[in-house]
Amino acid sequence: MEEKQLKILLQSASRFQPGKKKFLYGTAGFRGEASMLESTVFKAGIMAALRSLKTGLVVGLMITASHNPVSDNGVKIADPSGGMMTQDWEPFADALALAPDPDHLVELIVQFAKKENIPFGGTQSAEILLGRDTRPSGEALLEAAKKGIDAIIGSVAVDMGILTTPQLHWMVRRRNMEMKASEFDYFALLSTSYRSLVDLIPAKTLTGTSDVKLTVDAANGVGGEKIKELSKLLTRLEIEVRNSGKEGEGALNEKVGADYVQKEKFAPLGFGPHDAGTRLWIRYLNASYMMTFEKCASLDGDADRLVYFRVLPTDGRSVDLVDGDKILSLFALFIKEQLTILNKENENESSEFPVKLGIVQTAYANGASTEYLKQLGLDVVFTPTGVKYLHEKALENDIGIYFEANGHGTILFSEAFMPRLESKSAELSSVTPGSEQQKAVLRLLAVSTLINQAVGDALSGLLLVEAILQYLGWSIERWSELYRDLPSRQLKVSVTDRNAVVTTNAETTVVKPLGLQELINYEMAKYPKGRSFIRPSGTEDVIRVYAEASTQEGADRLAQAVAQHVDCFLGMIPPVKQ
Ligand code: G16
Repeated sequence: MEEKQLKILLQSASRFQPGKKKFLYGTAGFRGEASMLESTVFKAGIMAALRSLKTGLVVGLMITASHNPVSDNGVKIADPSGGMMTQDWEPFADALALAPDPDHLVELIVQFAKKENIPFGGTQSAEILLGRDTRPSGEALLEAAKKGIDAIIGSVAVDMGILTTPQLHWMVRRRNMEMKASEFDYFALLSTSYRSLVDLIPAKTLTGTSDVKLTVDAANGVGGEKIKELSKLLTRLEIEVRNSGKEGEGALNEKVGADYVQKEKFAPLGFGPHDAGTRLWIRYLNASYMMTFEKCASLDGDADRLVYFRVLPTDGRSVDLVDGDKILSLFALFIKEQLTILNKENENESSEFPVKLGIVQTAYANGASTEYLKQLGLDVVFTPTGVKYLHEKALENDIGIYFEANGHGTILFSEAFMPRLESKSAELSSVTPGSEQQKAVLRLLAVSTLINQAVGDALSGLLLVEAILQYLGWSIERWSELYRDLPSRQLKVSVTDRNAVVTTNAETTVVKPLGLQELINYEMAKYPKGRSFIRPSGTEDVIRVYAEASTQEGADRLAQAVAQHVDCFLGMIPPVKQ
């Protein structure tokens, strides 16, 4: 590394002295209290520049803390593929974050650059796309990231402005595929793909001529304004946005958003009987109120999670939750049906078209969803929590569908499969134009452009859900009845050191502390269909506890008992409901 480069690195690093709190590159990057993050974000800027320099491709850097409270923030790096930063670089990210002073930091960079053969000072340049969500701390942290990027000679930071996390990932992927990658292009592609799917719905299934209605809880985050923009381009779908982040609508992620709705199973603020409008409130519990919140969707703060729900008339607060598992099941059902149509024998039969379709879930998947997917004849595999693990596994298929119960997920069409699908489409359009087989291929092609291929995306997921519900002629109730969820409960336990818990078998078995798994097994055996596991959160300083059983009471008691064991081993304060 040249003298000039070393000097610049040392000079910039000395302006970002490490804070007291140490961060590690967790489930989705560095995350924590915003005021403590500046030097870590600066280092993430250096990392992103090195990654781009090494690959010779565009890389992304997003400032967001997703579902965390507004006082937190975070940073994550998008790899050239548009996916999460390669896991091979995570130890380096941790080492940089933990470097005690500028000298150590520079020393680490020099060693790593040598090991990775990063071409410093050559002709190779680096380009990093920057995005941030609406958090007030975002602007200053973005500046820190820019300083990190500027510290690597030949790097250019391109500020893409306020974006959802999936938009930034999408842009990185498209830039590296030499395709149009502006926000306008994103909205245009999503709306035209949605339109193509709706146009392929058999006329007999289309319900009336009026628009389909949906009320969206945008968690007072970045998704609010984005979905409003997107909805201007849509036909046959009328979206009303609540908790859009406008002044006076409430705080980011506070009793709103996908994480709240999925974990609490309560309607977000703005969706209770008082919020349905005065006239409707007076007529609370009658049909008008019910219609207002009949079909709702909830995004998280950076719009990479999506869940659906409808507010139940019983108390105007509880919801019938349609979580990531049911979104996955709906997508799987639809894709499988298209593949069946495609391979159906008829007089114009063309050659068979084998497709490897695979499903990826985590231990959080409700047992009933896995059973349903298996009954559909699908292969289901499990990975630890975190999109980066699920995504990697899903890529092993021609079409891989992955979802976490919390609403993170997408459908991946492999690079090898896309040309096959396109040539099948060309073949059918000349041999059997207008046939059911040709329509099935066109639907699959539309799904591949609608659904984000880089990462889970609430906006594109929502449009796919809406198109499929219209295709099937289903209400949200019908969809929810696909299978009955086993009752479940999630708790979190505050601990002094969450890294004291080590798990294996896709997080279903505790390896450390010794003896804890035996106690969990003992508790599980007490309840019919009892299942429970614990894992350290990658985004908060807690141990998460999940339990399910044949009754809600059983699931609650099991979760409580396991949480108490965790607390005895490691805890500081009593467990709280998530
Ligand atoms: C992030 C990851 C998700 C993961 C979640 C879990 O979500 O991107 O894949 O499910 O963390 O969080 P924890 O480790 O705390 O349970 P997000 O939406 O916060 O970016």
